[in-house]
Amino acid sequence: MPETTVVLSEEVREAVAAGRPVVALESTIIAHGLPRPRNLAVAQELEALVRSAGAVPATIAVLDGIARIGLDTRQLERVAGDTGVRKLGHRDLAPAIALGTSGATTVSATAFLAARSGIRVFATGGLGGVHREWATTQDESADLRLLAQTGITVVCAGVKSILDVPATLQRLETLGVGVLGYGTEHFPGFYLSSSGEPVDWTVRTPHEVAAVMRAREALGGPRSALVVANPVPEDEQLDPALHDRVLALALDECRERGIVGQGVTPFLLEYLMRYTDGASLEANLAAVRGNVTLAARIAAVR
Ligand code: PSU
Ligand code: MN
Repeated sequence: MPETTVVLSEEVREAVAAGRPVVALESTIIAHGLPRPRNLAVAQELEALVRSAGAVPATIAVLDGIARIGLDTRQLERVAGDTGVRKLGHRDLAPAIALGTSGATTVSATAFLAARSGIRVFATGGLGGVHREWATTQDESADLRLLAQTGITVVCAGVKSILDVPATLQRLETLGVGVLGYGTEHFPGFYLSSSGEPVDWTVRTPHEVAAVMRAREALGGPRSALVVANPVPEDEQLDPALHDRVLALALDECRERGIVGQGVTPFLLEYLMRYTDGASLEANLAAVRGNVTLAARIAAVR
């Protein structure tokens, strides 16, 4: 009986079966992280970038209760355009499937579905992590726990700078998630090229990343993720002073409005977009483009 819970597109299924390079892409950034209608153009552009770097893109989402690994044109349009598309973390997958819901997948849900489908490399913008108000809200993204138990390579521009970055790096260490700085000795800062925090390991080529992946396999573990932290180019980063100023206002507003749970990250990203006059959006996109291209190059190493 063919599986109808998780369905790979024909192109992705054939590529995975043949061992050809595939890059998983998440859909929450499309549905809840970027403004319409630009989000659709970006989603298409990211897929094209993966292709031109020699890999097959597998954008992941749940549509009408079916987890789709690789979307066709119409399915991608739905994720970008349908305002009823929910935000699904890993724990939301089962209810969404059981109830026939449509939703975009976060890093946690995407990494889980990608690994389950035999995909080894995944690209996103910035990971979720420990929020700055953690001591009172206990808000830590489910991304971290899931990455602790999923052996996938994730290319990102660090963790979102709206978070408590040092605390998130501590959690990644505790959870045994590997972190490599790509061409940098500092952990990137999502909108910013550097968060100011050091990284323990620096790699400089896709071959070096692939060598680390092979060493992990040879060791038979760890069964946790490998984070490849790829900074946004300095000339495309958000002005750090503007970033700090607007982020402080965003965090105040979020607290005053009592926004909690899944709403926090989209609220903060949208606030930054608005009050930096779109500059944060351009930095976010530059980061994601770089990550997607690097992920494809890593996946294509033979
Ligand atoms: N990267 C971006 N924009 C985003 C996200 C990542 O450039 O919107 C999404 C990812 O899907 C990530 C999610 O998993 O934000 C984290 O949400 P939360 O903090 O609620 O776990
Ligand atoms: Mn959260």
